[in-house]
Amino acid sequence: MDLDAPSLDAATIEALAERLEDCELQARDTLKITLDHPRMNWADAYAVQEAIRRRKVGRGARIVGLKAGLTSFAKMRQMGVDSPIFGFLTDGFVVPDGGRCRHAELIHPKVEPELVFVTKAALAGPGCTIAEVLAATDFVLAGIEVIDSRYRDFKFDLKSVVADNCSSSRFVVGGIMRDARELDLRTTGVVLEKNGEVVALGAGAAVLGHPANAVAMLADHLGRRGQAIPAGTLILTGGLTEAVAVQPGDHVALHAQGMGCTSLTFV
Ligand code: OOG
Ligand code: MG
Repeated sequence: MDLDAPSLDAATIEALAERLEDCELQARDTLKITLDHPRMNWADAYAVQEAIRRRKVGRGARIVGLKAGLTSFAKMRQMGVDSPIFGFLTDGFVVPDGGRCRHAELIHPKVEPELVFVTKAALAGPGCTIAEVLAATDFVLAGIEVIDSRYRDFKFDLKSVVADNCSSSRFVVGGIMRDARELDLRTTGVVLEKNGEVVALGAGAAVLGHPANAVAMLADHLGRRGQAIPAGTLILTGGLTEAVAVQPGDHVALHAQGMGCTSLTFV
């Protein structure tokens, strides 16, 4: 389904990338791009994302990881969509563990608890399995993703959100690096706190039955394009719960079972 050729011309794809990235850099929202391009296809959506990536790399950004999104029923329900999507992470998105995130640089940020994989061997699809993912995993750790859709009120469809690099904005990882083989990641519990109050909780199985499935689906997605997940890639596997809105002054901490804690403060 996502292997069609792009239907939009190159200039339109560049213009959409510029529109979405300008919104990101200027903390402004916009309407979903499918309103202007109702017949755009999956290849168009990923081509716009790819153009945003080229713009950032051209300005000196480094790609530091990949992400899967909408991998849990909680997220699919919250956003009204029904299949996972994939995006990229740059060094500009990184918040140090325990660090500060400037709220004014963002539009309407939300936080979500995630389990994070770091690979030690390349993974290629199609047909990538959980076992292959676990064998290729160096370690897992806890992460909080800050998502910030460039679309007004987070109202989008799947193609619009793919083009918008899956709402990627900031992320923090930390706590204790663990060997994935020593954990049952399905029953690994996570507790997300905002200002000391529990605001979301869940377990690893919320993501596709096992969060390694999100990595396998990413490998399949790339494999269909003749690409692979390289060794040493950090991967956010997707929010385990609904995302939670944050305001300046909010302190957000994620406790993941056996993986310690990671946190950030919005200033
Ligand atoms: C799309 C981003 C989804 C996740 O973990 O599910 C995502 C959105 O909800 O705006 O990052
Ligand atoms: Mg996410």
